[in-house]
Amino acid sequence: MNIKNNLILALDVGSEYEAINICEKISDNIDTIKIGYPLALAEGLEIIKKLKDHFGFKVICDFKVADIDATNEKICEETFKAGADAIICHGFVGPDSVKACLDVADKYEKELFLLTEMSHPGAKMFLQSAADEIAKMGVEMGIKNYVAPATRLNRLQDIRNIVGEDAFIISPGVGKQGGDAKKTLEISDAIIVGRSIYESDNPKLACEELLK
Ligand code: O7M
Repeated sequence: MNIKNNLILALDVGSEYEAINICEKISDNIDTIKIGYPLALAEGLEIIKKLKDHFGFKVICDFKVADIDATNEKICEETFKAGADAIICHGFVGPDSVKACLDVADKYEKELFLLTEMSHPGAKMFLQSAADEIAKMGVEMGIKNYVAPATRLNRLQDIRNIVGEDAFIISPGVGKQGGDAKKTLEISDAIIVGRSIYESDNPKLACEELLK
């Protein structure tokens, strides 16, 4: 995926009004946004097409899909039918569940991102010990896009080593969670940033600060 400035906005706001307001301010700096449950539950999946039509954005749907294969297939169908360019699924559910997502993404000629290790402190308790295996599973399945944490650069590097230089990694955790944009981008292909941009008094300036 080609991402302007290697910067993805995590648009975790609670209304279309707020979403449009933020996007108007940052649309010169950003062409790819990630929407998740906060905005999709508040406004419905129609928000995907609205943002795409209004701003020409690429939209990654962060639904952290993590169910049995049959249910994952239905979740991905609805998401791509609504116009998403990519969807994010969890890897801990195993290859059958992930394959269901991959098959639907392939059918729509869209992208799947596999979430390996998460960025928050709690991820150390269960997910971290499985993350290398999750990444290896992704490689065996031919997955080319991954999510890995900006908050633990050693782990980001471990995951990069597993998935290889040709894989595409996007990383959340820069800003409010303590990750550093520049250091993350030495390993990762793009950063995902939410609150540091959308809670800022000047979202455009916040983007420019990050891009420095
Ligand atoms: O910059 P923030 O902390 O306000 O937002 C980070 C975004 O990335 C927010 O949308 C989180 O849900 C998401 N995220 C993480 O913070 N950590 C993860 O490990 C994974 C994600 C994510 O995007 O999952 C795909």
